[in-house]
Amino acid sequence: MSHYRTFTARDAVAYAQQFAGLDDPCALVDAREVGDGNLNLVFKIFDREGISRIIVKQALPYVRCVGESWPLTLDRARLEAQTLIEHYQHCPQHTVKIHHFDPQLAVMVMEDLSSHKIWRGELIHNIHYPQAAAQLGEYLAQTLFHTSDFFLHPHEKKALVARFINPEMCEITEDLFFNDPYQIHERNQYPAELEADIAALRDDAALKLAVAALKHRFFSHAEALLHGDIHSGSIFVAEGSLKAIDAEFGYVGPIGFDIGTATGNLLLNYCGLPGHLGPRDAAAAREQRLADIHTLWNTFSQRFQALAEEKTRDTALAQPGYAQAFLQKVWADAIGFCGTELIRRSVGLSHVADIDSIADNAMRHACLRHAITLGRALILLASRIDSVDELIARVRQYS
Ligand code: SR1
Ligand code: MG
Repeated sequence: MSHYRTFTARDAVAYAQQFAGLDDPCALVDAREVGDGNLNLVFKIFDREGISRIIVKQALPYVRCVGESWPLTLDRARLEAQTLIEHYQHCPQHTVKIHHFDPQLAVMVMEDLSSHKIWRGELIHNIHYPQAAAQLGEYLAQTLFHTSDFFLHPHEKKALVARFINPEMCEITEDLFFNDPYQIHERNQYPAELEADIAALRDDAALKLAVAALKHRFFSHAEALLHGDIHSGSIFVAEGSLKAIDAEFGYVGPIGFDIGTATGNLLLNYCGLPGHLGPRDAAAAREQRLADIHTLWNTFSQRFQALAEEKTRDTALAQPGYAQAFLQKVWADAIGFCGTELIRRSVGLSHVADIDSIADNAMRHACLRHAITLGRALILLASRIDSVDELIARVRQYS
């Protein structure tokens, strides 16, 4: 029998006192609920000096941004904690530390990252973190390589797949990325002025075929333990530091999905920049985003390949040239998934502040159109965009 109950701030303090592992637990006296995501409660726990010391996060039994009409599994808290713990083993420098979790209460106690800022907000304000793209590439290389068939024994890999079966969270992605934007659906949200652009997506058979192939890969390609939702709102940054959080969509899926989601969010920011900065600053900031995309892919692919050369255990997969050929397929997947992220964040349930916070309606609509047009082009051209330089050329072409 589950002893789940929704935490109050007082419950969160008591829980942190018991499970944060601090030397001075009685110093924790206060909590504030700060969750601004779509799904969960997040409490900052403060000491007597008003300093935030630890985070208590609890899953609600429904989708927070929609309400109780959309029930959602509490098992996502276990999946999030276990994904982050697994990723921490392979990349502690770029993964938030989980101190404790309780699957019955759907709660976890984790490192406080108040010294960091959410990357999305910093990108919107054009505050550049020169190491962030390389650090994200490193995080993706370490976590995805060490949970793939290149590194794990086949028995370990199959056990990993079983431990991270995540049907309800995957279903959200399956619906929001690959179905909703390409049909009339009550979850979709977009301005009426864009109706013709979005009707064109619904009428585009070639696009829907390419999206079907991407969805099929998301269903069936169990390549590595993904973060599953690695957008710029799931990443904390500080000078010289980057930490991934929020891994409740973790499951064993296609590596290109994580790369595509991360790249897609840099491109969503790229599309929104003219709405936040003057033309000259927007142009310079856009170049920085393209440079970040370059660094992200190059760091990820070079580090993954180096790890494969050094550590691949399987004799067949260790064949010289195989890792490189595999990464070429990951790249094509990433371009396609990146395109679906651009479209679903412009048409579907869950938008991004990079574009939605643009006050001027005409400008916001232009940025949404840009994201949709670019997303469509990337999905359709994915197999022909052979390199990151070619991607950047295409982005310029569609700007
Ligand atoms: C109903 S959840 C909507 C979105 O929020 C999360 O951050 C994921 O991106 C998901 O698709
Ligand atoms: Mg999230």
